[in-house]
Amino acid sequence: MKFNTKTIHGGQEHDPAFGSVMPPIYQTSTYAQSTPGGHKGYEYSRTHNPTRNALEKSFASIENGKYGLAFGSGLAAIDAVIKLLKPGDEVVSTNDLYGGTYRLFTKIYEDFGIKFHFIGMESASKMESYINNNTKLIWVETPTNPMMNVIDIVSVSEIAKKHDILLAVDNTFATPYLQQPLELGADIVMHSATKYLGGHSDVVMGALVVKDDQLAERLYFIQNASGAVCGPQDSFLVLRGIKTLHVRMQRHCENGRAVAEYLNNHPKIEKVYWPGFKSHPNHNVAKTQMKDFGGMVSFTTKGNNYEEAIRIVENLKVFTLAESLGGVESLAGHPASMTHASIPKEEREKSGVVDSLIRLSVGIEDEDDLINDLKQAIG
Ligand code: P1T
Repeated sequence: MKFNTKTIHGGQEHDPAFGSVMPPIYQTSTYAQSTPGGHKGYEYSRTHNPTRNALEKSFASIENGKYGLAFGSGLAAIDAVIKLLKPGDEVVSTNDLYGGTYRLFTKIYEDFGIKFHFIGMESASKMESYINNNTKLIWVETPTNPMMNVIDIVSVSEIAKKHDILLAVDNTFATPYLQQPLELGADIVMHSATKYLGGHSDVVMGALVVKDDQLAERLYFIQNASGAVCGPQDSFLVLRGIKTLHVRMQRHCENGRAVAEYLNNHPKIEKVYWPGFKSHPNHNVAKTQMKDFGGMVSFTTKGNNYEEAIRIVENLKVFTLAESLGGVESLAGHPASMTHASIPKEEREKSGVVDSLIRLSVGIEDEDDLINDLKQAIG
């Protein structure tokens, strides 16, 4: 099965009871047993739920994995991965990443004795000096949030394999339509399914996909033992969202390109961050590992003025000023005061998250309406 077919049919079967084409929303916490242990494969909905299982199979299918796991949020999915570790273990992570991931690592797990190294991974060879016998996990976001850096997954996976370290890739920005990290050597793919997989800004959810049997067994254990699962209604909504992932992504990419090019030619704009530009430092890696360049675009204004950035985001009318990304509607955010406010100013400025940075999640509206909105807001 090819990708577009998988988004609709991957891992799915018609419901055996009445042949319903979509899985019913099994809104139940528990399942009747005829005798203790005498059940039809389902005991309790933290452990298994048929609607969630249908979604988990879809996750596995679209990421070319074997096992999918659904969680109550993207951060809950990341939390499950870090629970594979023990005190004394070390993690090497991209230095530019979602602020909430940074907060989870530094404000929760450093207190549990796990050490994190945040480094620029644009040159994969540089990272070897941060690896020692305690290193158990490499955490990669690509493209990164919000600076749109692109990390070479194949090169990082070669280093991970050489040192017997797990490689996890947060594939939220790219989605499996654009890049499939398990095919490029990663062990774990993670998603904030809140974003493009759900696609309609109506659900908060996380996903993990793996191929390895033992790793899957441990993660399912953690999912059940820690209990951060999503409900059946949300599972249904994300399953529905995935069925149009490929058509939505195609339009996100077209509109993303148009917006990036418009901003790049605007006299008031200093710099546009989008991996489709030939001038992007990792454009060649992006071209090799991604099918297209996505719908996320960040930019700074000339003079790096905080007030000017706030004026622009407040003036937008078609773009909504809001946290999050990946929905059908265009959103704009100011990372320094919103999504990345939990990263100390000196840290975030090192990776480029300055006060004038604006991040756009370009939606699937008409291109002209998006460009005209930016035109009137920037002035
Ligand atoms: O919000 P949640 O579903 O828990 O996912 C966290 C997360 C993980 N990884 C990436 C790359 C993300 O972008 C996010 C969430 N990001 C936002 C809410 C945002 O506006 O950037």
